[in-house]
Amino acid sequence: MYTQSLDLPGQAQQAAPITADLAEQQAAFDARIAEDGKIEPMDWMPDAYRKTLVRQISQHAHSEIVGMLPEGNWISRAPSLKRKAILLAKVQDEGGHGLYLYSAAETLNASRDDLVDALHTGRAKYSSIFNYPTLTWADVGVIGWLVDGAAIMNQIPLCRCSYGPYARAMIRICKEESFHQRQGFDALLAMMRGTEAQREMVQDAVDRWWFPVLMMFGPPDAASPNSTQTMAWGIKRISNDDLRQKFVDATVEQAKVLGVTLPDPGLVWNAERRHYDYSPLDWEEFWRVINGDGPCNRERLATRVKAHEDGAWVREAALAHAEKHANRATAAKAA
Ligand code: BYC
Repeated sequence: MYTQSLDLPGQAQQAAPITADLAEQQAAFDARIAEDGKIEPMDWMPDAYRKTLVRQISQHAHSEIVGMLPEGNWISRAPSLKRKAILLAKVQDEGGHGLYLYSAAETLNASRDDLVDALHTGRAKYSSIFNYPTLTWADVGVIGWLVDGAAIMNQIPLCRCSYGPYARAMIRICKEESFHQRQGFDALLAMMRGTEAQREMVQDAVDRWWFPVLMMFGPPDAASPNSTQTMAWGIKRISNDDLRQKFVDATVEQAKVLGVTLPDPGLVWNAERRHYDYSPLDWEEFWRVINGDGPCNRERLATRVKAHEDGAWVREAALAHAEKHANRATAAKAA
């Protein structure tokens, strides 16, 4: 799947014919996009396309890695061996998604150290949703059902993204996300079939997560500075508002099966639009959270930075090991 991992940094520019001028390269790129083809790491691409991909893919990678924290907090408190094993596997999957995505960003000549540094110093964004607390076990189920559900809705169209390595990474990620969504729904269903206290716990979690989940899709289209260009480039295929609407329409039916109430009195079927209407979202809260002032931003970043610092010895040992092998190989060649 990761054939692009064989491409070395710096090769991308060499792939273009030396004689081709910029206009020809741009025309070839535009034609590929117009015919819905894929752009690969060795192909010429405009700087702005490369930059926007590095921004989106790296923020996506950061979201997967920071997204391990709210659920990771519950691994030691899972209510049964079965739920613990499922949660362990899920959190591990999220770590894997982060790694595929950092690798996809590296095919664009981005340096992983720089990307990680941008996260740790607060220069890079990660999904707003992971700045909310997980107060009870029901929150873990709701993250699976709603957060992973929203993630799948957003990520399925990314499987058709014009940049090959990102599109291919998304195919595998989406398969794993659908297991995540199902396990969340299943955990909530078990609680809804349990005691009154468990049902109240689920409803309370749904009440707290519903609006932040709708904000995961990003600002309204009219306030989304990146959408027009990323859609023209075939990176994003469906707009923020259209994806949000698809998610609302699908989730209302799932909530009925589960037996929970979605906490929005404005959530009503609009027969003319053939979609559910919903109340306006609190965009001030959204901007506050993505700019670093949500309920858990400081805690999440501090935990990530500490994990990175605590892992320094592993990176140093791996580098020393690689260097030792390289030296041995050089010595063997010279002998
Ligand atoms: N949170 O022009 P816009 C997961 C930023 S993890 C934070 O619409 P764009 C999981 C946006 O970056 C899945 N920031 O932007 C893991 C931009 O800022 P900059 C995460 C947000 O890029 C563990 C500004 O607002 N999914 O599933 O066209 C456990 C203006 O927005 C958010 C992805 O990352 C937000 N919610 O569209 C469980 C999907 N929304 O960069 C689950 C890939 C917007 O200009 N990303 N911003 O400073 C995307 O699809 C797009 O980047 C977005 C935003 C739809 C998120």
